[in-house]
Amino acid sequence: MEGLIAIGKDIRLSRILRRDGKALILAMDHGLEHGPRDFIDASLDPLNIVGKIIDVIDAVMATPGVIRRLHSVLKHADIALIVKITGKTELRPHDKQLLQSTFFSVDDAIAMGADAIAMTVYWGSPYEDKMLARWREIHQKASRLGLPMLQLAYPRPINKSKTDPEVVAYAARAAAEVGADLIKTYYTGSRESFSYVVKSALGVPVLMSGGPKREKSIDFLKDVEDVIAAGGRGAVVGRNIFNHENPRAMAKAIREVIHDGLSAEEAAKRNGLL
Ligand code: FBP
Repeated sequence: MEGLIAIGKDIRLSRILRRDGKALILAMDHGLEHGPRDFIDASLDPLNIVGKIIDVIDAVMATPGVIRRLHSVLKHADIALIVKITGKTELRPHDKQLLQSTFFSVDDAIAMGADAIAMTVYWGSPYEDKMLARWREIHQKASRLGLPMLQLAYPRPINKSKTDPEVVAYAARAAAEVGADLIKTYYTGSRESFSYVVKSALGVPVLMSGGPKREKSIDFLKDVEDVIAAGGRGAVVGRNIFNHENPRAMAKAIREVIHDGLSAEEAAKRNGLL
């Protein structure tokens, strides 16, 4: 039975990480995490965006309600579905924002057609222990069913920046040590430092978390280029795609950097972004 479970996990993972072992994943959990302020008019309804880029991305990582909104588009697409089952709102008291609540079960995610489950762990938060207890419960069940676990390994150190290479590498390492199959974490600002993050993760694929929308597309594409050169396996991107004036061109350019080995400049030029 164990062998069969391993095959299931491998098949599901290969829907996300394509033949080259890399992926471009669209993130759409911002309405819960940050509120509608994270969207522009055109992206407030995810249906307006996803139809435009569905053939460009490899997977969508979203909350159940966003997936429900998108399902008519997703059901005919060659795309993996990563159901995010944790979240918090900014409406909470500030200190409680360091806790991600788990609001969905493994069964619920499978019922929605999940290829993987995503959970955030805020490493260094006073609630780390609580989030790890939930992680263990979900991970155990998902692993028995051959369902991969993506961890948003987000450091929340007390007196350092959350993108400090040392703490990001620590979070990635911790995610790998507690059994994550895919790790999404912050970009550390340089190829060298991100390579340290990748090396710390015990061979578990590390993907860059997009971050706030950059003013110039080329700057974001350069970060993606550095992530790939550092051994990263792609990017999980939200605002830099769905709040872009031309989401399709931006998604295509990111895809070409990740999958086709284009430089940021080549990809930007090819897609009319430079
Ligand atoms: P973006 O590319 O828009 O940053 O999306 C990635 C993401 O991790 C989302 O999945 C999540 O909602 C948000 O960023 C979390 O950002 P932060 O850690 O700043 O709260």
